[in-house]
Amino acid sequence: MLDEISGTVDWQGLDSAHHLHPFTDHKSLHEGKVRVITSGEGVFINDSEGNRILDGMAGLWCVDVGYSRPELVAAAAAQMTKLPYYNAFFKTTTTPAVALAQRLARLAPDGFNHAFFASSGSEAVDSALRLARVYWQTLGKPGKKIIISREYGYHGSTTLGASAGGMVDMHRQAGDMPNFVQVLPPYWYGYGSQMSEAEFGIYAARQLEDKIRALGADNVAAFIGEPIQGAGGVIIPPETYWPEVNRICAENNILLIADEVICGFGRTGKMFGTDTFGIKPDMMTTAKGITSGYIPLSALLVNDRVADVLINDVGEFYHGFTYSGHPVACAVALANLDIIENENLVQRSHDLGILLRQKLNDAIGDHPMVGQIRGVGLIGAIELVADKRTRRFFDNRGRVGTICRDYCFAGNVILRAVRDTMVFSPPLVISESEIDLMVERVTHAVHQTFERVKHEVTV
Ligand code: PXG
Repeated sequence: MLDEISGTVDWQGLDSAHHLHPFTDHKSLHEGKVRVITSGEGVFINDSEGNRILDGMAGLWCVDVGYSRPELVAAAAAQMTKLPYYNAFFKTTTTPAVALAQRLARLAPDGFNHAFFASSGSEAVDSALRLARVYWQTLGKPGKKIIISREYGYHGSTTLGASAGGMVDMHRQAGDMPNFVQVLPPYWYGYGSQMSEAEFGIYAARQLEDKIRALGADNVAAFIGEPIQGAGGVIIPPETYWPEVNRICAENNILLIADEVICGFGRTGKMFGTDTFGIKPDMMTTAKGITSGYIPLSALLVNDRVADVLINDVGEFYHGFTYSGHPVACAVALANLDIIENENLVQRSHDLGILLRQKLNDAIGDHPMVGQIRGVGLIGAIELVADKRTRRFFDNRGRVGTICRDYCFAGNVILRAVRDTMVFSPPLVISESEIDLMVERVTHAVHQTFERVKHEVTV
């Protein structure tokens, strides 16, 4: 039946009739027209109306090697032909899962030698949080249950992930478990204008220390944080922040979990965000870039401190998923990591990130509505503000960002709006001329947005 329907309008009608979308207000979706994405190559996606759109978000921060890489297709086809599925529950394993676990141990920081697989970032986070509590129970400290995270943090949509996240709307609806607490994010542009960046980094980290003191370290299991808070608006911590968090977690005997779901595999210009910021985690959650989004896979990386307890003392950890270590997903991940390493995409992310920010600065750095352009590697943000001098945000936050995002989309470039912060994370394979095109289209969208809201902007 589906073969008979070729027109966009038909797909849109069927989508409204039957498809429930993630994070979507369905009434407003149905009032407009959903875009039907049909194909992609390199940094571009194509829709059913013939538009070719530069994907400045790499899907959802994940398509690092670009769309339609035949190497990944071949890896999936070969593994599907040979062994499409087997599990690792009952004294069995599969060769792609073993090879990937070994490869991750090589890529991860020293002391990380073990990987547990799942299918999504949320499941990796859930696994880390459950394991943190089991770790302390096993060591005779069952009171250590509380998980501390940050406002504007995003750790997925499972109940534990939503509770750990710092998105108040998610808590309000269905993700507010006991024993989860949030502290101030290291968002210098938004919260720290009276301090230097370095001072603010220490100040934000010490909020964690104060919170631990108030709760009692004997009640706290772990702190979880993204090296850069992606979905929260590409919040890049000052350099002083993570070293201070390392100290605080170590002194208080609290596990440190780096949520690398966005930052992992080169996004920040080093292999992991942990490398970029000098974080000393006990566990790292990874997903997205591990397969460039071609197939669902996540990996929880566990350091020797935690792995030793799990392996030698816990006995059976009653935890795992049907698709843990899925051989096809692991085979795709291996082929994807081959591309990342062979094409030097990590260094490329570092170098082209600098170029992208330079070009954005040249184009719109002086614009009265552009408060700040920031980034590390190929992840970054543009703050749209009502008053650049005083860093005053627009009233009714999110409105101007949405206008700009819609102009971007209409102009065939995809950026995300988080409040009025425009965020970007293009595929790591983006070329210099594609960076020029991206900057040109974003610049046009910023000017169009300004025309709509300039009466609100102090120039
Ligand atoms: N941790 C982090 C840091 C993430 O960014 C997850 C966990 C959850 O991963 P899964 O695979 O369960 O979605 C994420 C996911 C957005 C957006 O709009 C961001 C994510 C997912 C969907 C949308 O910025 N990040």
